[in-house]
Amino acid sequence: MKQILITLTILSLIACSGDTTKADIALNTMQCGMCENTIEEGVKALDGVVAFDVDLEKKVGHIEYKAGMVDLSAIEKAISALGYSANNTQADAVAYESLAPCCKIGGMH
Ligand SMILES: [Cu+2]
Repeated sequence: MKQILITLTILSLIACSGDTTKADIALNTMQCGMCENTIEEGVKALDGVVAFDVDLEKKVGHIEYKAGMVDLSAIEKAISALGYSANNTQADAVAYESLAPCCKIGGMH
């Protein structure tokens, strides 16, 4: 009985691990390294996100996620809630207002 359970567990792990989707997310309002960290930490904390890399210079995030657990619009909403725009989703106004001055648009010169 125990062996069957272990086998089933291994099989389900294999089934899940192969099923990921990759996408790029435009992060046009990101200003500095602090923004990069905030967005990276916030997105990586979401269930279903396998990997997330932010390129500050190109203002883009490379994401790999499990489509069955989370979708792109939920990820965009999470980034918006952090105070940043994601693709065509605008930053949440209240979250944006509470960002550090250097993280607001035009904050870094
Ligand atoms: Cu910043």
